[in-house]
Amino acid sequence: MHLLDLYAPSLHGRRDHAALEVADAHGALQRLTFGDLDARSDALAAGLRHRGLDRGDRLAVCLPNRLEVIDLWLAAMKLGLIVVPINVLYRGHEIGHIVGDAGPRAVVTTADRASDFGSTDVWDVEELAHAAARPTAAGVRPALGAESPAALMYTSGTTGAAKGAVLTHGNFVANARALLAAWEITAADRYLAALPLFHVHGLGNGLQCWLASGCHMRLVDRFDHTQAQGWFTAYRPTLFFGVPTMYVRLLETDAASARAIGAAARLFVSGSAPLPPAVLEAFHARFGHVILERYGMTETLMNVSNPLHGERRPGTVGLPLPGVEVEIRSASDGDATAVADGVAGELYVRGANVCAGYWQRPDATAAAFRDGWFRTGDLGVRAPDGYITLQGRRSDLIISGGFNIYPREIEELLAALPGVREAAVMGVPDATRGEVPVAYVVSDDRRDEGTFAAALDTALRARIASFKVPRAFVRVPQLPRTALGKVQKHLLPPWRP
Ligand code: MLC
Ligand code: AMP
Repeated sequence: MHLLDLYAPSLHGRRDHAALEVADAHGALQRLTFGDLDARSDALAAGLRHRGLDRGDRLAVCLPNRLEVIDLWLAAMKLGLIVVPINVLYRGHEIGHIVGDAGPRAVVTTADRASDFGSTDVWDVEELAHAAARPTAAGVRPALGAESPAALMYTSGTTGAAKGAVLTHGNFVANARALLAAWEITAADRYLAALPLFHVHGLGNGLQCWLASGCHMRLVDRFDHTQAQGWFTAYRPTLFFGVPTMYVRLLETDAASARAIGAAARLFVSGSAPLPPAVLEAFHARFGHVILERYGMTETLMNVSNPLHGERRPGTVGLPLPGVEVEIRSASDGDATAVADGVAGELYVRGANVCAGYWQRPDATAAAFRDGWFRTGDLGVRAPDGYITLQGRRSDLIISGGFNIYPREIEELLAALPGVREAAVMGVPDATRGEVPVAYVVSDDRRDEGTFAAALDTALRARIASFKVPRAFVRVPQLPRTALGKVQKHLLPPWRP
């Protein structure tokens, strides 16, 4: 089965039903039916084919949430293209790596971003929007199967350089079906989509569950906590997916509005980073809902979820989703074997949700799989009744506001800057974002600490996404190391804001 089969009951079966509400460039709400979306993507597919795109070609998309991201996704699926979503916060360093690796035929973005893409063909989203609005008959569709790649999603896995996880039609189909079943998502739902569509939480869960269920969606360009209460109150969603930072922000909602929002809602889901039990409890007290926490990753889409009915146990991610097998194995690099309940280990995952591997990286792919199981790099423990608790990761990945940060990427950029001899980057706890990065720098620069830090900050902001830029740059005489030369980050002096 491929994605167009999954969407058919909505795109064809619910042609005349309201599907989507999204603001246009002037802020006016546009309302579209599933039939409108089907027709727009037929037209856009014809336009893309006219520009020479064919099955298997990669098409990069670097856009904030807007109608054209949906048009592009549907058109790409109709043509058998492989979408390469790029985080809009990424700058030259990150973008150069992704387009160099994925080799897209073109990137669709806004005119102001055109210069960020080097020699790659840049297509202005406004031009494509015109193509989508011009009615065109549906063209010939390539024969697709579950194994056909649908997207390359860049993620660093357990190492520093981002790799493209090859997510197939079958992966997205399996994930959407598992979530529809587990969370009982139906055409009667109203989904408020505030997650970015360039990562799997928004794209693999949000967009696919909407299209598969035929429910209604209100899409906003990005989660803005100053506007969130207004969206909830006006739209009255039954369903919301968010990262923990969004739930922390929602706690600012006044008590009466929170009760009204809670009364209209059916389900709040959190994932992408650990949800602190205190946030779950505060949200429950204010909105009257126990947030359902689940666990996934770019390479595997969703793996484990607390139940819709039954106990949503704070601090745990629940039980394997339908069709997903989870094994906890001893976290050694040698022959990892399954451990008993109650014993900590590394999570391995198997199922139709797991990606086909990494784009053009046979070695990285081989290293990520063990006898058909995907090695997640996440550490955890299973209780005798099956509930899984995550306990950190094998790598020193930092998750800030649900966005991933690999210390090594920043350490290497810092070490290349004038005045820096070496650097270590570490995550420190943050009440809103979960974690934020802080850099420890060994330097021979003579400037005062403030001036030097400002120079490093400016240099990094020009190269990488703002959420990766360290909150502070602490000068240290040297980095603590083991006898073998490995930096011992836990021995660095604690940083306090
Ligand atoms: C954040 N910013 C954005 C943005 N999100 N800019 C453009 N588009 C977006 N979507 C920028 C802001 O401009 C600002 O930049 C900084 O980030 C913080 O913004 P804020 O308004 O203070 O945001 P805050 O209330 O802290 O909330 C941030 C957030 C964001 C929660 C909205 O972190 C977010 O969208 N997170 C979702 C990430 C996500 O989808 N992760 C899923 C990965 S998949 P500046 O320059 O001022 O710093 C995965 C697998 C799984 O992990 O299991 O799901
Ligand atoms: P990404 O590479 O962006 O897909 O991030 C995936 C990682 O996010 C996983 O490997 C986990 O470490 C983390 N993650 C996702 N969901 C949760 C959760 N509910 N609790 C803790 N960590 C999570």
